[in-house]
Amino acid sequence: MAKSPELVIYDLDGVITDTAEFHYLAWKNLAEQLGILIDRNFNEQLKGISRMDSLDRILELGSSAKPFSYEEKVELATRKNSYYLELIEAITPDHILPGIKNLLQENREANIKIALGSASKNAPLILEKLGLSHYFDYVVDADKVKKGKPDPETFTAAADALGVSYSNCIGIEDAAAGVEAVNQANMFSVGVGDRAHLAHAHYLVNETSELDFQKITQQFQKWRQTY
Ligand code: B16
Ligand code: MG
Repeated sequence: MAKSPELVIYDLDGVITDTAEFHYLAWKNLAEQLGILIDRNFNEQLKGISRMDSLDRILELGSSAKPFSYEEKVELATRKNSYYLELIEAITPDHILPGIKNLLQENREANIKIALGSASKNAPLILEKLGLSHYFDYVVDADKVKKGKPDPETFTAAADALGVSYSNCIGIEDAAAGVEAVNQANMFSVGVGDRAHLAHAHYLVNETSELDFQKITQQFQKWRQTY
């Protein structure tokens, strides 16, 4: 008999909701104060990357600037987060990406566990604002892991907490670093987005509205047979 998945781990930003624009505006505000200009194209490489790694990339871009101490960097990252928190005040359930509520509902009705695997320290707050917290059996946010994506720890931590073997898990991701983390964890990876960035996903859709629970399960089963 075909093996069913036991756990689906969802990325937050870019899969459940899209706060990339808010991250962008907050970083842009901070960068301008440092005399560094960033644009939306540059922002692409910050997706899925931790807060401190994002700051390092921005400071590298303005490499003529003076080097910053660790304490100064913490202050800068905290300042960016305060801008971000102001912006996400506006988040409501209307900001759930198309098809996601339905997907979570079908996932739950199939009696398959649900976890969040996010690099964001604000993940629990955002789930709350979206009104989705009750769907999740476990939430992995940046405070629960030592190594961020593309390291597999974000995904293995969820499976370990819920006592599920990695090969019985599915990870859904919109970032290249995230898909790599799922693959490194020996889980079935579902990519949402452009083939140019996500070619290494086991199964790929263009956008969240194309995420169909039955199809994902069937694709998982095919992959699991060859495992
Ligand atoms: P915070 P995800 C990631 O969320 C974002 O994609 C990334 O742009 C952000 O820098 C990171 O969270 C950290 O966020 O500053 O809120 O802790 O895609 O892993 O859900
Ligand atoms: Mg993401």
